[in-house]
Amino acid sequence: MGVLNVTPDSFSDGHKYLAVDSAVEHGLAMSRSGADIVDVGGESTRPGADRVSEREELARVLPVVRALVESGVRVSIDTTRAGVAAAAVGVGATVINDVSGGLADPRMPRAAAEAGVTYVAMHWRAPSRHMQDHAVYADVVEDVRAALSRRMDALVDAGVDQARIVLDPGLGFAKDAAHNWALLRGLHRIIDLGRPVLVGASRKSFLGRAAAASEGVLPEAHERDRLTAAVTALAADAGAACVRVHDVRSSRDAVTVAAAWHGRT
Ligand code: PMM
Repeated sequence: MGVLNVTPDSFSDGHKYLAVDSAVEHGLAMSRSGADIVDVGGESTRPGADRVSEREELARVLPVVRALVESGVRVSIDTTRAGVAAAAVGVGATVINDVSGGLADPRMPRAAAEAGVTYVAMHWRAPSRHMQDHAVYADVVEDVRAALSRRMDALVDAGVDQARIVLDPGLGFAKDAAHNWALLRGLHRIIDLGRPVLVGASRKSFLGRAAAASEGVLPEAHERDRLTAAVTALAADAGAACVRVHDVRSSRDAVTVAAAWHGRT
């Protein structure tokens, strides 16, 4: 899954792809580089980020979703808003990627059920503005696993087809670096829930901090793609179904290597 943030404030590529044409071009380039899905988002979820209005979010994402779908790209809409999800599905998005797992907007579970598309439920505790105040766990892997299991039950109760749910441990969302590494180590416990699992580690600061601890220099966000590709190889080996990444080519190669390692060329 290639990341297409159509926001002016996303920490990794927001400034570069604000205009519709360049956003679409970047989406097409990711598709050519081997992305099976392009994930279009119009609201930054970086720690401390403020919310944008629904109107602004729609204005950012809809033209981009529409153009990519018309070009034959499989599009996912990265939103916590039911209205944005429904509008994006209306113009052809076939995946709803909700970082709140249906918690931020009470209308989302029903909207996901009605849309009848794949729904990514990520582990989430609070809006980005103050999510890091909630990074406290007894056992992060078991706590996240239990929360995702409860979310899945609530989504199914609202009418979402369980076979369309994808789970995501939500790296960096109300988690510190140690929590993120523990979740990657314990990924099999999330996979055990019986649904495909998506991992979103791309360019996140915990990767930068690992590099800094080993080499003494903190890489900038755009310098973390090799670190990301290493996570992709390990996540694929551990059984993840999908990785959400900014640099598609390096992660595609990592997936190819992991598959060949397991005799699936
Ligand atoms: N991370 C971000 C945004 N959307 N969606 C899912 N499913 N999982 C994630 O880990 C995730 C996400 C934040 O990263 P960005 O600002 O680089 O897009």
